[in-house]
Amino acid sequence: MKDDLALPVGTTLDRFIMRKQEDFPYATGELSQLLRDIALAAKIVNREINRAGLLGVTGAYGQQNIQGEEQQKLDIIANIRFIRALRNGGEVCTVISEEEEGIIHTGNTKGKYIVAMDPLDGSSNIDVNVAIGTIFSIYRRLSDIGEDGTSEDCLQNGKKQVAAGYVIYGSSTMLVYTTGCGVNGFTYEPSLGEFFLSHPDIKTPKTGKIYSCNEGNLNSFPDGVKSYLNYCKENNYNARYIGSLVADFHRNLLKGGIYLYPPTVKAPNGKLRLVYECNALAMIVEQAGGKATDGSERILDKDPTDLHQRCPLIIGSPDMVDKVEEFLAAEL
Ligand code: AHM
Ligand code: MG
Repeated sequence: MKDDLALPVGTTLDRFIMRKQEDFPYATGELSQLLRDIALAAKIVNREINRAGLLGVTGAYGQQNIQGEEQQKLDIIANIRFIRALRNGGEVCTVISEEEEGIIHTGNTKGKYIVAMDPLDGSSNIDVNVAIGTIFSIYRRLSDIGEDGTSEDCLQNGKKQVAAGYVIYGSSTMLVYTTGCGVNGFTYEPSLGEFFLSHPDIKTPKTGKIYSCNEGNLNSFPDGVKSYLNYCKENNYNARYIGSLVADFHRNLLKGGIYLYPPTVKAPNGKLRLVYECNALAMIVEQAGGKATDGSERILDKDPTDLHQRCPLIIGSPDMVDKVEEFLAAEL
């Protein structure tokens, strides 16, 4: 039976997904199933992360991924676990992963969805027990059912996301996601093996006092960003930078703040990836009342041209993002 009241804190993720599906009488349940598959993979990855220190599986794997970065064993494990869950679930025809150069066909040619993901972001933090995360975007395929997904399916504009989310493996593990009707956060209770609604209808504060960026790169930031950081200092803002995107983003989303990864000399297009990092967080932040820009263009307006393309990211409380854009525009 349809329930018009907001679902209470403590509702299980499964029940929440089921109730939300009832709001759309013609929904087939495939997206709901896909979200459940992601939650299952998140539980498995959470278990692997918690056991990692004990099993001696942390540390570099001795291989580099296609961006030339050292892969960690857990990156590979998370990649395998998510792909396996999406393949077994049957709703996804094609996957894009930070860990793999090409598109990955699951063999589910009848699957209606494409998933883009960073299976384990911030993995350089694994060995030092700092929070890490999974980021995912879900798109509806454009190509006909019955074939593998195409590159056109995989390079859709961020506005076309039907859902996006992240999992933060921190002091507690949380799944935060949106299907375009607000943002909800669920906390994992490991002894029960369930995610429970803990943060209903998340709204980010309009402004905040936290700024997060790698100030070690300050000298090569654009002048507008340097001016903004001066403004933050003049106003006694708090500098908070974990160096783990999901953790920095999550804190700022709840408390109010801004995360910046601008272009630098070393990374002229920034470091983060549009298709499976920036777009997902941009959809979430907008759904929570925040903003995301590359400095001049809204992230969700950008047309991707490459699966692994990088993109500057300025994301967070709307007034703070506006302020950065003002400083950047003044330097033009
Ligand atoms: P990764 O996808 O290889 O883990 O890199 C992304 C990470 C983000 O989590 C984090 O915000 C950023 O890189 C930190 O970069 P830097 O060390 O240059 O500040
Ligand atoms: Mg990443």
